[in-house]
Amino acid sequence: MKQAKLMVLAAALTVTAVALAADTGLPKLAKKATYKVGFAQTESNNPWRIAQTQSMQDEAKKLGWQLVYTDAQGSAAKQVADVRSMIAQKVDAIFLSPREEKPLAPVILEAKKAGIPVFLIDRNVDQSLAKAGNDYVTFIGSNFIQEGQRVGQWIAKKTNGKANIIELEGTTGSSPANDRKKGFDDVIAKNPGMKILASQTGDFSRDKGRQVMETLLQAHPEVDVVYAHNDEMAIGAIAALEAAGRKPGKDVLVLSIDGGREAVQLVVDGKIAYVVECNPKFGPKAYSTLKDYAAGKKINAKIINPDREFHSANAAKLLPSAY
Ligand code: GYE
Repeated sequence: MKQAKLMVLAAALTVTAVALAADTGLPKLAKKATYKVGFAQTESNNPWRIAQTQSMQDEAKKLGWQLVYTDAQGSAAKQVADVRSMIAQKVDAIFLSPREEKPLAPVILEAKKAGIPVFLIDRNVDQSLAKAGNDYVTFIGSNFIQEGQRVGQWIAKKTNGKANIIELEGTTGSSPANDRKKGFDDVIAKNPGMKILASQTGDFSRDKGRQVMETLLQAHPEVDVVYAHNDEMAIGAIAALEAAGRKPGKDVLVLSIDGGREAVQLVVDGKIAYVVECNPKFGPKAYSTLKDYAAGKKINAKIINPDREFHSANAAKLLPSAY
């Protein structure tokens, strides 16, 4: 009798231990021949996003996996709903490019609770709301702070630390916009001759970049450097500069991040001075990380992509390898 009671007690303890593990640890993923995975894209209004989606789709096809694809069309609220629908469809895992750092954090916790592992690709979330390695498996992407620092250091070197800068920021509240600004500000703080005349969002979009540049150019005609958080806004800024009779590459240095084919061609043409790469081809790395995770391998909470750079001395040679 006593022994039976002990066994019941032991069984109860085991159940509690399992429940606790499920509460605090990451969801497990079974090793399977094929997976049904979700990819929640943030928007599709630029070549970077299109290349990223293509890479996720191509690689899924190659592996014979089923891909549930959604496009939030620039709305964080829609992206939250998209992830919820993936949870309802019981996908094996979710790949998410969170549009903004805060609004997408809670739905990551919902997926965790539903036992679905989440992998963040290209953008990160606020670590005080959802933590890499604890609430989601990992963040795979670039070191955005370093990207901003590299642009700042290049300007410091080329201008001997004297510059009148207009900064075009990416989507407000997104991790690349926050960190590309932070990294750039680190360099500004060390170079008192480098002045940011104005810093405003162009939402990572070509057309908004052009419009914002048009307005800022009127208020700050003394500008001699434009730092755009992505290629698209740099290309928009070039259009605004040229429409105002300015000569990008000659009287204004334009710098950007991404390294798409069109921007690298503009480096070759001398209109963009310097680009730090941020490569959108995530497919192979994203899915091989999932396979490693399912195999029980230890996954780092951050997996950082190496970024190349493009300038007048190497752009022509590297152009064919730009996305
Ligand atoms: O730089 C931009 C895109 O999240 C790193 O988002 C990405 C950024 C990229 O729309 O062009």
